[in-house]
Amino acid sequence: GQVFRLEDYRPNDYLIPQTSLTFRLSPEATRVTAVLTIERRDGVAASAPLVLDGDGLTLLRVAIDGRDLAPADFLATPDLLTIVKPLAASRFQLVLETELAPARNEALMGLYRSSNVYCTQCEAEGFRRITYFLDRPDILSVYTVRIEAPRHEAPLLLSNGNPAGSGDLDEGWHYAVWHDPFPKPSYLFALVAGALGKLADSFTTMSGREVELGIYVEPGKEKLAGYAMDALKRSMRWDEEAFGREYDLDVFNIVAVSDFNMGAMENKGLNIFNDKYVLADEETATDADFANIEAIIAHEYFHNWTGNRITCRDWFQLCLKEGLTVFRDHEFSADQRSRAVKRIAEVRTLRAHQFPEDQGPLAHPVRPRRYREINNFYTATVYEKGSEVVRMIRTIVGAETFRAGMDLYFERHDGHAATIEDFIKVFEDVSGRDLSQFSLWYHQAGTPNLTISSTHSPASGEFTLEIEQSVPPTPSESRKRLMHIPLAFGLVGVDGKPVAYRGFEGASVENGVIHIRKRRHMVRFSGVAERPSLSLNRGFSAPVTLSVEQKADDQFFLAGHDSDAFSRWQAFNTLLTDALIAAFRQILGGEQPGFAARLTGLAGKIAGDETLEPAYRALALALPGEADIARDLGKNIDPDAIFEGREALARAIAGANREMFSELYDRLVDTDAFSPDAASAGRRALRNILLDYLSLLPKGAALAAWHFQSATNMTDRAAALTVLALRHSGSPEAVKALADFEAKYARDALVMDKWFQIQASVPGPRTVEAVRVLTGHPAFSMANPNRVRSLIGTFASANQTGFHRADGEGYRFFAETVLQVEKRNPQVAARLATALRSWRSLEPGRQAKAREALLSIANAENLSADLRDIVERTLA
Ligand code: B3K
Ligand code: ZN
Repeated sequence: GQVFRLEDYRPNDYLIPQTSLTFRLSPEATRVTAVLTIERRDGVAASAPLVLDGDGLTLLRVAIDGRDLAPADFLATPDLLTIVKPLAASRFQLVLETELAPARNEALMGLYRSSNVYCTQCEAEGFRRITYFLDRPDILSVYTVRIEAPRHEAPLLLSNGNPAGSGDLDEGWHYAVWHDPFPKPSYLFALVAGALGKLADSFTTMSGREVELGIYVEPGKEKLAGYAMDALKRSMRWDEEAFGREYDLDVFNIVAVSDFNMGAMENKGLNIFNDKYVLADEETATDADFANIEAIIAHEYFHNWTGNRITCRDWFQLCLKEGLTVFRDHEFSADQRSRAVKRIAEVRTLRAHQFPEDQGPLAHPVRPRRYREINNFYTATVYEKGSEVVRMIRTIVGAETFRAGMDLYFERHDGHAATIEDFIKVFEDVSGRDLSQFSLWYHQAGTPNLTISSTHSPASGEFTLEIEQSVPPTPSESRKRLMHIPLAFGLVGVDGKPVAYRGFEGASVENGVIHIRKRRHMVRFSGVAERPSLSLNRGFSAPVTLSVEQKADDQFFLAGHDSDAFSRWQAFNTLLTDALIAAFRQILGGEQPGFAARLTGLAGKIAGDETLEPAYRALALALPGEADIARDLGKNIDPDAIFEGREALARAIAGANREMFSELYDRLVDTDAFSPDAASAGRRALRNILLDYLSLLPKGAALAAWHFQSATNMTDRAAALTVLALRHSGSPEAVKALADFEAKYARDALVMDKWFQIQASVPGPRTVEAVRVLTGHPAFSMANPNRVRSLIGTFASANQTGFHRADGEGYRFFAETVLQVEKRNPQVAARLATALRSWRSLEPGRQAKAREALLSIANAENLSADLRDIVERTLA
């Protein structure tokens, strides 16, 4: 396939200031008439051909300024339209008529049907599946859209912007016109038509304008959109308060559809959502679902300014909108919930998804320099690491200057397509700092490592840190440059209070942050009488790994006393990780793993510490995942030994704290009416993780079965079912609970996704067969992305022992299934295929089998560009 390179960017010769579209909707033959006002840019020769992008299009008519073009005047293929006729006028009107079959569009890009609803997905390059266009984000156009459809089939007709007319047509048809006054790139175009229920509300903006809000869902499910609506109004208020950003249209609509390639899409004034991130009540959604809905509603809404009003010049700049908008939604959730808990959850996600990406064959800079398929770059690196980079900018310039920089960004670039350089420049301008070394975070892939050691001299009162940075090589970047790493730290005294120091030398230290810029720094603090405990990377100020020689005593001390909540969690998590790695080695050496009583005892202390929030305690008690341990080990992974060690630690913690856990579990029973708020969710999380431990003790299955039966909400019910299925697989209790759940929710697809997901997570060699059988279940469908992700995605990405079965059967099933999905939906298949990205860190036997599976995909016939790109980079 073709490789696109950042350095090849140049503006197009033509612009499209206005776009007018008419859709005559029909499942098999939708007619699209596009009337494009085309303008040649100043200084471009009249002989420059106009070349428009298409993708699988059928062209019916092409005309310029009212005259049909002769066959010799243009060249049309399904994927390209070139107007060869010399164009004397520098501004003219191009009319294009195309015909589409939305009902047969299973790739879910462009215009398609989902449960009889017409909807669109255009980012990144789906608009070219609707009409020929300059389908690139730097072409900003003002859209007017007319939709025509039979009224009984599609009473609701929506597009971007504000409503601008509607009425009846012949033979039971009707139409609606929408006008969006804000120039936008084609990827933000959207259309929805069908029979949907509406939840209506309104919002008064900070300047007193009234905005009509609508959330459209499958008829009868309007009540399930209540939480999403609440989250939307809170997001709108928050963006005014935190960033001074006001909404700009008269209406804001959200539509939930059940077939969607990702989470949601920020189309101007008409967000389209995967229904999983809209529909919720206590009976069907877990606390995690509620939190995701809140975050994604906010994320898409925040794109209105970071993405839509200021968009990207080209797709290499994707992180300009995504990293920044993730940062904004993280801050929103932190303000709505608990900042410390939110930060820990973010870091866990970053480490689980972005670190392995950055440390494997698919590593790429936050701003990539080349791509073959842009859809494969909607990655944890662009999103999550992109957000961390914005966070570091705020750490470096300070919160107030950061806000001033954002204000300048909006002022300078509103209405334009911008670059990462533009973004960095505003912060240089408001702060007077040079961010050129810092900008490497955008340009250089790989997770930097800091090796740190410390010495203290009681005689001189000097405390010295030796810090060394390194960035490991990544594909096509073998030599790395030195980065600017803002490392927040604290010197913690024996009383838990910060240790005062008189001065420092060897690096710039500002507000508790060491600015690491060179390969090596010796930072010497003077006036430090007693040896402090060293708290590093507080708040996770930089997305790096640390190699620190630290005494276990210090870690234990910090786990109990660090005033920075994140670092306190980190200290305990590091102790757990170290114990799990030691256990892994013991198991491989044929020994029984053993665990220190002070470690299992500390788990009990944290669980019972009433000064800590329950949600925080729940997070602390969640052992590092099998994949986390694998990542920290780095090579020669045997997932079975990791699993065994982790089980042993869980049992040791449960055994050492049985009475305390059991009492606390009883005390946490919630008798109040359900509320999805963070504090209530935190109590449920703590109680449910205690159940997980208690289920490992005698009568554990009976306890979990009781928890399942007596649950009054989905959070508790799903938690109990997970414990039964994973810890007591095959027990009568597990079998019964799975059957009860299935019978109760058979008709609720989103709840059945949890049922698929739980069964796909069952550890051990038999799950691959179970998953294969479940692909034949009536509620399963290879055509629906949510179903595929729940069953196949969970199995491949979240079931270490099942997927990595030693005989390779998990990989074979996976390769087969990826190819099956690919026939319909290349994008979902490509995403699924990334599950094998860390194959080189497996032990040699599994490595060979994983490679065979990857090769069997690579050698398949007619491979899509999406899947080929992932598989070839993974094997390279
Ligand atoms: N911008 C969309 C993602 C589009 C993915 C295209 N393959 C959702 C989001 O990040 O808000
Ligand atoms: Zn986004």
